[in-house]
Amino acid sequence: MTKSCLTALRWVPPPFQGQVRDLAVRWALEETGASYEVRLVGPEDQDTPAYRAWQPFGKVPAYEDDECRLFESGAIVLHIAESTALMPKDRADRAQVNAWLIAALNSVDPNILALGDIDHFAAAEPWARQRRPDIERMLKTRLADVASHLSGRDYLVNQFSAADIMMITVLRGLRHTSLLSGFPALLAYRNRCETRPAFQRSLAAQLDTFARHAPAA
Ligand SMILES: N[C@@H](CCC(=O)N[C@@H](CS)C(=O)NCC(=O)O)C(=O)O
Repeated sequence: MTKSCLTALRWVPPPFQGQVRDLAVRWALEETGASYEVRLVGPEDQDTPAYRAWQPFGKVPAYEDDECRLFESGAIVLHIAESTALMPKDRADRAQVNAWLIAALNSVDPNILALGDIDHFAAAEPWARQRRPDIERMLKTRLADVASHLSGRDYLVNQFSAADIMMITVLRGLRHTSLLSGFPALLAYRNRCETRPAFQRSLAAQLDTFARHAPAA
């Protein structure tokens, strides 16, 4: 693959720094050793017809390489992972990677996003105080299920894979809470994945962008 390109935001408020979804794409690229460039975008780009033709919802990340243009971090990570060590050679294992990557986005993330919406944007609203315990309860059930699957395993499938990149990226949405501390297997898993040099490089790059584009105080 020749040099690829992804989009990222110039700046987001501190609670969201280190969680923006370009992180997963940067991480996958860092793991594979591919060279890539990051195109920074802001509101002035996100609503243009050209950007919407690339990312229909006007979000980040969008991605392109010499084969295709893509949106949705999960789809991009799967595309980058193809024919690399991020995707097992065994067909049954590959199917498991797909399943766990989709589980991260479709079975775990919705409650994390709902909790984040309440905590970051509506914490004082009466409806939010009423709804939060239910969301937390449903989320804890999902976290327990993932922890149970990880029992005796280092990674979601037999080797570190695209699925772990997506699951860890999703779990980062809980950093403002102590929810993971109730699940030692998840804490150990997160630590195992987040100490990988490729993760550290991708996180540092995202945070560095935000530091360089911080609004003047
Ligand atoms: N499901 C999408 C989510 C994309 C998304 O919502 N990106 C957010 C950052 S995490 C964004 O671009 N926010 C900027 C905005 O809404 O203007 C993916 O995983 O790629």
